[in-house]
Amino acid sequence: MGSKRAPFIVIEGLDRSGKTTQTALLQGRLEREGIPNKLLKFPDRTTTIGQMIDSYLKSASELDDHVIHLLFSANRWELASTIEKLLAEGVTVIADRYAFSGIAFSASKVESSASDPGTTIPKLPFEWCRAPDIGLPAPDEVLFLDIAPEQARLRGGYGEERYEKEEMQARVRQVFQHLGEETSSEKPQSERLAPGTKWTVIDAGKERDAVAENMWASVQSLVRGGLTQPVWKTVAE
Ligand code: NYM
Ligand code: MG
Repeated sequence: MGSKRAPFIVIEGLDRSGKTTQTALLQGRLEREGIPNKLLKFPDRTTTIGQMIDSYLKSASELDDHVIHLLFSANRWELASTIEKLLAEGVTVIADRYAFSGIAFSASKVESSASDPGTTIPKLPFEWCRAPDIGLPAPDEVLFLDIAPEQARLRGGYGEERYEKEEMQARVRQVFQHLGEETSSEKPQSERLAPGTKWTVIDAGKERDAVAENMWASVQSLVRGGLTQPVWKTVAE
């Protein structure tokens, strides 16, 4: 392996996109290929901060929108050094959600405008939502499991947690698409949100095994080859 490190791969998507199933399938594939790996899930509901997040998501507690946003980010910072350490040791890290969810969900919260009550405005500015995650280890690749909210709903309905409403999910999908554009290699590297991150859109409306195959096809050379450059960091602008 020499000075190589392992890749950091993030799986993102709306609720009901099949993300958790697909993350498990990807991990199974890595196991069968004999590639050392660690699966992380954000929010990590097991830590003290994670328990506060869990209680908020289940509507067992109320928190200011700024506070819950910062807790989600802090919950990633709690694991930042662990991620770096695993990658350096040659362990491929797969994360079920990461900072992109943090931005997409918080930036999708809206309230009705005071001056024009018929329209809605964001509760938290996009740039404010990005700020707390600046400097986190950035993934080498994001697999965005894309599905229309209407199709996601047909998969047995949304759950009981906060944010699991079709209008909210539709806004979240738009912010994810914007994040994909900001991350995409069509932009000069210096202007990208995460300069080393490859953003891959996976059609999550396909059947389960086809989605798994597409995901594997996208990451296999990365996970087999490893990387020589240091872990990327998310950047300020
Ligand atoms: N979520 C997740 C956020 O609002 N911000 C974040 O930073 C993260 C990581 O939590 N609806 C939201 C997205 C989901 C919810 O995630 C719980 P999951 O993957 O459904 O358990
Ligand atoms: Mg969910």
